[in-house]
Amino acid sequence: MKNHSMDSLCIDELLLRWSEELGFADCGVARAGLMTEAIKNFRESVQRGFHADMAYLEKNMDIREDPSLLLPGVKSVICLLAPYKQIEKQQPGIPSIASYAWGDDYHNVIRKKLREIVRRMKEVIPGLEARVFTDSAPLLERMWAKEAGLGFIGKNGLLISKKYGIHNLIGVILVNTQLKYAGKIVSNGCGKCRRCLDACPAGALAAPYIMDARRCISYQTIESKRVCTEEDFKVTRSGYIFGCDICIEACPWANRGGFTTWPEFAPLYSAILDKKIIEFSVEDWTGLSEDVFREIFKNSPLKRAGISKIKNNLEELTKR
Ligand code: B12
Ligand code: SF4
Ligand code: SF4
Repeated sequence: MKNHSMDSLCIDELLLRWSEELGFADCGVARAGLMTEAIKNFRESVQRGFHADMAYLEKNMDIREDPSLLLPGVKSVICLLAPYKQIEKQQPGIPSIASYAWGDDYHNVIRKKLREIVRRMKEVIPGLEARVFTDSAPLLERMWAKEAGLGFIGKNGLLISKKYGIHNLIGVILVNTQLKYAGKIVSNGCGKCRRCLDACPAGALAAPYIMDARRCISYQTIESKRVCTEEDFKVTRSGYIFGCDICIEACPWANRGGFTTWPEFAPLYSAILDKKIIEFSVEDWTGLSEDVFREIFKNSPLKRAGISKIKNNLEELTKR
């Protein structure tokens, strides 16, 4: 059902308006097609073992290359940037948590907003087929966001918007309708800079644009199911017990973009400890029981790691 204000705007304008209304920093559309070039590099990364134990990255190469296997008849890949730059800082001596994980789990937060956009689109385009994703599917999200004109891929591997900075998560909507595609791709903004490579304390950025997840603190503190025993991949955790923001904070583009206004991304507060999770000390963390952890972090990305993994990460911190 159309309403009056919609009549005067085309779907492309409506999309931008809805993206803004829902708080996204930016929105762009790429023409759906094959990701042939990117998938070659991807395969090479996997062949070299850079994906560590994330076996799911070895699978579904065909889908990763061809999004029509996720949505038959897909014509457009809508990409949105969810801003998460935090105004607060963690105090020295407090175990660090990557800032994307301070609030509610972004998967749920972003997916909900993407579904709302699809709901609105369906009111205007009857018969629209759509699927929403954030992190959840074999989809090269950063590459699609680049194709959608939202930014460039930095030497740290992340999508960087020249206007809205680097603290943005990516949400994707596949639709079977043609939309207005990005006019041009944003040119690379790294130049001679290599601050991220120099700043990475783990040597995980093997070369510009190439990351060896086996060494990455983010991988080791979140994804890795086992305690790292191989000497080669033992890295200093640099204070992090969940994720790592070092190659983000080192980037000059991190100054671009405003602080997030999304209430869902505000640091979680624990009534039990009467403080925010970004204020938890080593003692607070070690004193957490499984039940209390589950209660405090029920909507948090930290739930994924679980308390035993976090406690193990704490032990790793004090080892060096
Ligand atoms: C797996 C994964 C991880 C893994 C592996 C990281 C990685 N770089 O792939 C780990 C757990 C380490 C991780 C960490 C982080 N992640 Co992550 N992650 C993903 C996920 C689910 C898949 C990415 C993927 O396919 N990796 C597979 C490997 C093989 O890809 P790759 O290293 O990028 O390979 C490319 C390069 O090697 C490159 N390449 C270019 N030239 C050449 C040349 C040669 C010779 C070779 C070999 C390769 C190569 O081409 C390859 C293909 O793209 C995406 C979501 C998604 N579905 O896209 C989020 C995603 C990339 N992550 C995200 C974030 C925020 C992070 C962290 C910042 C979180 C944190 N604070 O701890 C860190 C950043 C670390 C970093 N510098 O990349 C965001 C990035 C947003 C943005 N603005 O770019 C994403 C897009 C999630 C989202 N929906 O917002 N992540
Ligand atoms: S997230 Fe940390 S460990 Fe991983 S590449 Fe960036 S700086 Fe290095
Ligand atoms: S720190 Fe420098 S080299 Fe690294 S992504 Fe940012 S601009 Fe590019």
